[in-house]
Amino acid sequence: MNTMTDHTIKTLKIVYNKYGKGNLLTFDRFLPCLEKLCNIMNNTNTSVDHRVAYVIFLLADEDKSGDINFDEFQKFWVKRHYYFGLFSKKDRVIKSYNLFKKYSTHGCMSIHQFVEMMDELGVYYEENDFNSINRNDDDVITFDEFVQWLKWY
Ligand SMILES: [Ca+2]
Ligand SMILES: [Ca+2]
Repeated sequence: MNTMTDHTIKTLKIVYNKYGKGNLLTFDRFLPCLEKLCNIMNNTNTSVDHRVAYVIFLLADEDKSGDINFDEFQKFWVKRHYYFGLFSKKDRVIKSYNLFKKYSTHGCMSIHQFVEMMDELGVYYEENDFNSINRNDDDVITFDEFVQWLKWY
């Protein structure tokens, strides 16, 4: 991260270790960390919406390991304005997550599930649409690929 100063990295490391308690940040550890950072940034003391927080967690967990490592945490911080902005787009964020959840298994949407979703939504699609959404050419659409395709936020 050449955009971050040593001081920022050091501070992030302290925050990361405080909430991770020497471990990786799983969602239950990430949530209080997110709440704290959100309150500092917005200068309020309100609790964050857990569903939106979970979506942020899913997007920040780039390698889909189920936890945030320090590298992912740094990237999360660089994109913090985007991530914290999701709280004000709550309805869309939750709607997209529910839609994805309905037509996916263990965080992956197969082509069959994609076709089922499009049919049930009554949206026109072409065979090739799945391939263009599935950016990394594996056999499934993950939540981040889904979100990039929706362009809702
Ligand atoms: Ca991860
Ligand atoms: Ca994929």
